Amino acid sequence: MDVFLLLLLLFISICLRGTANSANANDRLLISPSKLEMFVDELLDMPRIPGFDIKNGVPVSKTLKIGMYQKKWKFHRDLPPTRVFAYGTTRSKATVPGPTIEALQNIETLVTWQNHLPSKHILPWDPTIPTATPLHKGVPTVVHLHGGIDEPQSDGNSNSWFTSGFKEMGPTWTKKTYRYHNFQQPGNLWYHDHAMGLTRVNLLAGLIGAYIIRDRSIETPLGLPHGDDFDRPLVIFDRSFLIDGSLYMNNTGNNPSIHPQWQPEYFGDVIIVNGKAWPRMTVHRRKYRFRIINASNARFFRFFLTNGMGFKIIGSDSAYLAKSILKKKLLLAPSEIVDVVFDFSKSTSDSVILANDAAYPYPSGDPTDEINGKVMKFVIIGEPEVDTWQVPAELVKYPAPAVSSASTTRYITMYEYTSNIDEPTHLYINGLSYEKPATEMPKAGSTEIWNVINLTEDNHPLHIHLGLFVVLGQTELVNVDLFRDCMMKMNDAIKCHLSQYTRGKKIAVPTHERGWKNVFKMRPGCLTRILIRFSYIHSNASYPFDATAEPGYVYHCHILDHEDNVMMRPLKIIS
Ligand SMILES: *[C@@H]1O[C@H](CO)[C@@H](O)[C@H](O)[C@H]1NC(C)=O
Ligand SMILES: *[C@@H]1O[C@H](CO)[C@@H](O)[C@H](O)[C@H]1NC(C)=O
Ligand SMILES: *[C@@H]1O[C@H](CO)[C@@H](O)[C@H](O)[C@H]1NC(C)=O
Ligand SMILES: CC(=O)N[C@H]1CO[C@H](CO)[C@@H](O)[C@@H]1O
Ligand SMILES: [Cu+2]
Repeated sequence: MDVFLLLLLLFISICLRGTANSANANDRLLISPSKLEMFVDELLDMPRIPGFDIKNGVPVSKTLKIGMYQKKWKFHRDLPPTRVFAYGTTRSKATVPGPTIEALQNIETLVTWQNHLPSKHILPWDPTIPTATPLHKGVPTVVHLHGGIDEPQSDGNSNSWFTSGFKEMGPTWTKKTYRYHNFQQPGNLWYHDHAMGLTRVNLLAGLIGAYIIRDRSIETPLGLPHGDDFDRPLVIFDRSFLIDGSLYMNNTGNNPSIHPQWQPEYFGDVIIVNGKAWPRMTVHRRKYRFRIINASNARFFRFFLTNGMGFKIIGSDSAYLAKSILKKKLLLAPSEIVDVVFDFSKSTSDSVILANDAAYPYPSGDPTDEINGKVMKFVIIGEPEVDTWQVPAELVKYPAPAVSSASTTRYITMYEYTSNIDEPTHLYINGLSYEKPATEMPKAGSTEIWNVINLTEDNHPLHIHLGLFVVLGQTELVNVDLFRDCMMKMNDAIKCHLSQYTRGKKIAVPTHERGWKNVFKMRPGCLTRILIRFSYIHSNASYPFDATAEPGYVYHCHILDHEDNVMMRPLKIIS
């Protein structure tokens, strides 16, 4: 009887395997996020590594060695350990996200990024999109410091990848040790992988970390909350898991006959903060500063606190705002950073949930639910404390140059191409693949106006390396279909008479996004005008490095699945 049952089970399982494809087999093993109780793991503070040494009481430059390791990481109390790729000074110290590097303004940090990854990736990898392809085995990686104003050789060009032990390098690889000048304004950056065609999977696997540049002369007088307990980076991303704990990524493309694996947007159903699913943090009734980094592939977050408490925004992307802004809701795109202060002495409740109600894909997709609508919980203890910290109304002002000082006006158009089943196959900027020679060649030290036209249905967070920009305005286009038809044929905004289509509604730029940015959400069907500065914002000094050197820079959509296929273009600085 038992033997018969066993044979029957074996027979059934063979039949099932024969009919189901591997994606479906995976789907059956997906863990339901409702199985993971929320707010049971404590929020982690990732290891902090100073990016400087102290010699005779004076800070001096430092060289760090940071490796990329495959290891197991526990994302939740009830989830088996997950195989990840993690940054760390050693394998045992490696974390997801990686260590927080704390640099000082004007003191260089050098980092030798070392790849110790195995020969095979832990996630599916689609060779039909433009992808780093080593001849031998290995996982190509290269690190980009997002928000960094650094030499091209240290910018993490997608083709400057390298595999384990520098066994193999990409065509634009130049050096092992990256130099971060830290000459720029104080603020929040993050480092992450940027390898050609692999950015989305390398980040999904865990190659992400925070990087802070501090400038005591400017920041101490502000009197903001400080110290490791009260000034905390929160690196947020979404992931899906199988019941065995492994990371899940759908390995069937939306156009499998064209791209067997690539999908236009990755969404996970578990929200992870500092490496833990829906963590909790115990806080006192006083002020805390959170540097929130959205490191999701494609999920937008619109944050709010469930007890109705407001929060003060003090910085966005890599720079302080000129004035602090009190808000109750906040929309963050992938790769955007917001610097906020929560004052828990104002809370009338003993706990509060940081929640999210952004549709996904944003803005046209599904609403959030009970599960992906929650991010983390603050458990508030004790009596209100008097803290001496403050959030000044006036923060740090970096004036924007006059629009008339712009030397060049460019038109940057975002296109999406679809297959005969109307599924996206790839996305381009200005109708050009990444391999086509650079068309955007600003002069070092110059200011330019870019008119960014989004002809797709998605909101694309545009990220520009090296430059910082202010958003001048967003205008809805009228008769978009006519304009798109012309653009799809001519790919020329002037010949297609852009000005006839810009009579639509003006969309206000939210006050907290009027400062200097390195990412901005390009609304669908809109023209967004930005003023970019290819120089510092806090000083008129010229770059202390040759920005015109090879391999140059890039600009791209920061939805990683778009960037990989291939919503990215070279940005070549000239003298
Ligand atoms: C994986 O992608 C394929 C193709 O788009 C789709 O048919 C399938 O439902 C997806 N699976 C899951 C679990 O989302
Ligand atoms: C995070 O960034 C991703 C991609 O860059 C974006 O799609 C998502 O909406 C962002 N989420 C939040 C909470 O900012
Ligand atoms: C740069 O120079 C201009 C013109 O002299 C001046 O108005 C501006 O304040 C300077 N900017 C900085 C950041 O020093
Ligand atoms: C959601 C949305 O407004 N999408 C628009 C994006 O832009 C294209 C072309 O401009 C429009 O057709 C879409 O409606
Ligand atoms: Cu995009």
